[in-house]
Amino acid sequence: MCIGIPNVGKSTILNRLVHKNIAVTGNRPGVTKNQQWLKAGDNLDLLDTPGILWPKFEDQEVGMRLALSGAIADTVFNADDVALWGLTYFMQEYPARLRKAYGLNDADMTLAPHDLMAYLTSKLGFGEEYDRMATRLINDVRKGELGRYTLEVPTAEAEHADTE
Ligand SMILES: Nc1nc2c(ncn2[C@@H]2O[C@H](COP(=O)(O)OP(=O)(O)O)[C@@H](O)[C@H]2O)c(=O)[nH]1
Ligand SMILES: [Mg+2]
Repeated sequence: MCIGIPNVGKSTILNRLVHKNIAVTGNRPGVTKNQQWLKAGDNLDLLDTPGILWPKFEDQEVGMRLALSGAIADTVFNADDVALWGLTYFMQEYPARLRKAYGLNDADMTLAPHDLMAYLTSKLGFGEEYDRMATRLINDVRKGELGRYTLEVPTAEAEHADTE
């Protein structure tokens, strides 16, 4: 059985395993609506499942990570908030990627995140339409325009717990 959060490639990998395009795939959450069996030879059946999420996020950051990476439908989060969260995260963790992708200099990188967002909005030709810049940034992150990224690393305690 293939289980995981939405839009991470569950259906894609099962199709590869059965060498057929049986499971429907797509670059958004909620493509697989029902459980579906795929036959992989005489002795193995694989079950594709719709993505699952925690019923409730205690930590708002969890929701931000899931939204930015495309696991939550775009209709249920505020793109401005997610983009600003993402910009802040990339400024901290991957500043060189941001500089390269958007042609930013040392001074630009010292701006507060919301000022940098406003600057990018006009720099990329969106005038004062911040929502368009927000969507652009989210899509750039998802498409890999800012390189490969990790939004969450295991804590030392979690790593320890795994090896016990
Ligand atoms: N870059 C990349 N994209 C992938 C990979 N596997 C799946 N995808 C894409 O990710 C999107 C979601 O795939 P899908 O199989 O529908 O995910 P599911 O919702 O977990 O079943 C689709 O656009 C796939 O083409 C992968 O290994 N690398
Ligand atoms: Mg699927």
